[in-house]
Amino acid sequence: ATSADSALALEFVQFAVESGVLRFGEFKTKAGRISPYFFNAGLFDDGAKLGRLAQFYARLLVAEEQRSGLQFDMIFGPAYKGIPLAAAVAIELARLGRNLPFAYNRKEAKDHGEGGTLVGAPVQGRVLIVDDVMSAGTAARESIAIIQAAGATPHAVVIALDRQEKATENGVDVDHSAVQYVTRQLGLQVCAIARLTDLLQYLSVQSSAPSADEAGALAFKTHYQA
Ligand code: OMP
Repeated sequence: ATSADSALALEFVQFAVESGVLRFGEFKTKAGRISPYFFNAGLFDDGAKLGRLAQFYARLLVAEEQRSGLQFDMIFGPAYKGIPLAAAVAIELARLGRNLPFAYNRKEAKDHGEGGTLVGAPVQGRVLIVDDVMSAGTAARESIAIIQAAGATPHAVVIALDRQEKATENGVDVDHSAVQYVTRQLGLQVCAIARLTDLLQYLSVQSSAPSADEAGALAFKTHYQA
């Protein structure tokens, strides 16, 4: 991912730890990998936390516009977790004077009422995907396929956390990172509020991790010190 402002990243990691969203321990990821930490964005679970989360995304997007000229025509939130994230980011961008159309998908097609799997604004133009985490890049690939099927252009992905892991293709680990894969092979810009390296940086400046997580945080540092 393009390197976010590291002050913003550290502030965000602290917010995620304090909110109980970022936990240390032993977890299994969707790709079946064992991880010494997990980021559960579903635990940004009240209005204040969701609003603050959206401010981090929006600050990053505004900074990327300045830094790399990032531009997009609409916002897409992939079901399920991307839906409230994308909605909150759309509200925050509008508050900052950038009001853009917003859409999301259903996981199950609806055969009555409005029908279809897409809800919200017509999916067209350059689309920004708003999601929580990138690990192996599978979720990003799924969103890209949905946007292409609608005839629009997947243009960029913004995530809260880039886990800096290897991409998988057809369930097999390949020799480049998920972000490299999405950037180079699929041609989308990827922006992350924070990355794994920011978690390590946060823990190295932090004298004590949250006490409940102390052993897990230590195991996390040891894991990545190889
Ligand atoms: P990939 O599809 O492998 O990139 O994994 C991204 C998805 O994994 C996210 O959208 C989450 O559903 C989930 N996830 C987390 O939410 N937090 C993590 O720390 C790790 C994962 C994961 O399973 O890899």
